[in-house]
Amino acid sequence: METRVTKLLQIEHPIIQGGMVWLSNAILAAAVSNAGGLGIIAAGHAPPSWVLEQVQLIKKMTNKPFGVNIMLLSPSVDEVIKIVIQERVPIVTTGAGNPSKYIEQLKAVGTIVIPVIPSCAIAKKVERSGADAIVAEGTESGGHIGELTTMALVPQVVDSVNIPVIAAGGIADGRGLVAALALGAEGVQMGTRFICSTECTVSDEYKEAVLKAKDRDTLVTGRFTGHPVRCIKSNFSRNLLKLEKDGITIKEFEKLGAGSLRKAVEGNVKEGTIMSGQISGLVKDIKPCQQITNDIMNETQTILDSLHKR
Ligand code: TUI
Repeated sequence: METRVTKLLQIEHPIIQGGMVWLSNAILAAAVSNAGGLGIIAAGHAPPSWVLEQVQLIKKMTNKPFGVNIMLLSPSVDEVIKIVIQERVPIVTTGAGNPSKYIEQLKAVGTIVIPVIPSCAIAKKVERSGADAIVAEGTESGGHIGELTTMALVPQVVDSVNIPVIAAGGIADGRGLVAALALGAEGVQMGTRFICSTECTVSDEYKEAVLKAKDRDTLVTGRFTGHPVRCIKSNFSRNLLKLEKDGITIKEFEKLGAGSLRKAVEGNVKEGTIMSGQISGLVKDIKPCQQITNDIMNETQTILDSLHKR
């Protein structure tokens, strides 16, 4: 399938792996890129030295394009930007903020810049600042989220900008990809589906929690902080939500949340935050990234054929 996104990124399938903090390393990203999608290393809150190591590693694992996601709430953003420029990382996505002030320096070395955005206003801002494409991410996503659903957000963003739009949030199979294309998107970004891949190095306990989750098994904590996060319901996340309702301060909340994603990633799901999207309930198996992308492209073809026949 060819779209402006596959042409821009020089990839075979219009499937991008979301940059998931502490989950998306060179091993996962290389597997997705080698499967014909776009693999992304998440810089997250990691030290810049880790980012450099992962970028050097992925260059040994694939000849295909790959990306680095820069989480703009991290205190190391400036150092990470220096590393991606120095290493000539082909594609950068950003999350949790407006990356406008970094776009010019990234584009000056030929890096393709794709901000992840939750609204039309920010989409227009980053287009004006020179973004090459955008990921419009709905509130169905795991992790840090915006307010609008993918269904409402994507067509409005498509009508607000001229650059290609990639849909994210609530997509894990061929039906989701076809729906995204129908809304005017030219690719999809998926996080949750790739958590349950053979190559994702997250703990088995984390993968198990995603596999076990049903449709209503996520909740959103931290709305009152301005940085809402979707994760799987657990005693830990329910307790956080209760403390919020009881009037905990932002400082106290952030202290409890700090490091909790990493705990879950390392296997302590009881005391950790298991970030995952609403589509967790659709993910029922762990399979190699190559199979994930092949299955999605086959499902997509079957659906498109059946729609043509109607
Ligand atoms: O960034 C994400 N997902 C994430 S980041 C993350 S790490 C984290 N941990 C604790 C608290 C907060 C973050 C886990 N998951 N997705 C992309 C995304 N970007 N979602 C929402 C946004 C966003 C929000 C506001 C993008 C731009 C924006 O702009 C505000 C402005 O005008 O500056």
